[in-house]
Amino acid sequence: MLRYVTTNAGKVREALSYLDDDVTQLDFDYTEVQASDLGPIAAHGAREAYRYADEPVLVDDAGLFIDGFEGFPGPYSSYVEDTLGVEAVHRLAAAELDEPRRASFRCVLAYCDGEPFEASPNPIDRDDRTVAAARGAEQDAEETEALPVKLFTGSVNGRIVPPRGEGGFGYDPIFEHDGATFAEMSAEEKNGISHRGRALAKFSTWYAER
Ligand code: ITT
Repeated sequence: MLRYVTTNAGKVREALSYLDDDVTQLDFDYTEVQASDLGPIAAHGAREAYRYADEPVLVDDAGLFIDGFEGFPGPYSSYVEDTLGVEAVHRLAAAELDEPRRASFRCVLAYCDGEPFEASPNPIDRDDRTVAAARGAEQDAEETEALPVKLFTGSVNGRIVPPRGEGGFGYDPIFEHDGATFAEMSAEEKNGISHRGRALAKFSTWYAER
């Protein structure tokens, strides 16, 4: 049984509508290590969740990257949503940036089942091992080396707009793609083009063969 690791009900709705019935949510709040990139955060989370659950896990780390703010809030999107709020992020962008206020959503899925990935060309997330080694955390480095993680990424471009729409979750009301905000789309429409949908498509093709 594959466990989809997230505390976010919105992500669960989208992922479960994409993956088949053999997937259930694991409501586990893994440690989000500080990094400028989503990959090492998701990989670290997948190792932690796998050790906790002792079952195959898929961690979903996502964020909103605003071009004119050099990617802010990016890996800090969750913290910024909880503190400033989504509408304040739009106000900030409107005050500071010229149209079209380009941005992207990015998603990294990290899969871990305790086994190596012999058939895949780049099976192990080496960043995480490098970070652990640089910290001098020898035990950590050994542990991370023993637990291969496979990453699947997806992104979608759009722009920051005044909030519109009732659907979705998080930053969806202020993210417009092709004339509609993600909050104006159905879950199926959003999955068809979104960062998460794209990462899930790559994952499910690979997972079906595994
Ligand atoms: P988990 O870590 O437990 O999965 P989370 O909501 O903290 O839950 P993230 O750190 O990946 O998950 O999310 C970063 C932020 O980006 C958070 O505020 C989400 O609401 C938001 N977010 C993620 N995916 C999104 C999407 O598809 N549409 C809108 N906002 C999204």
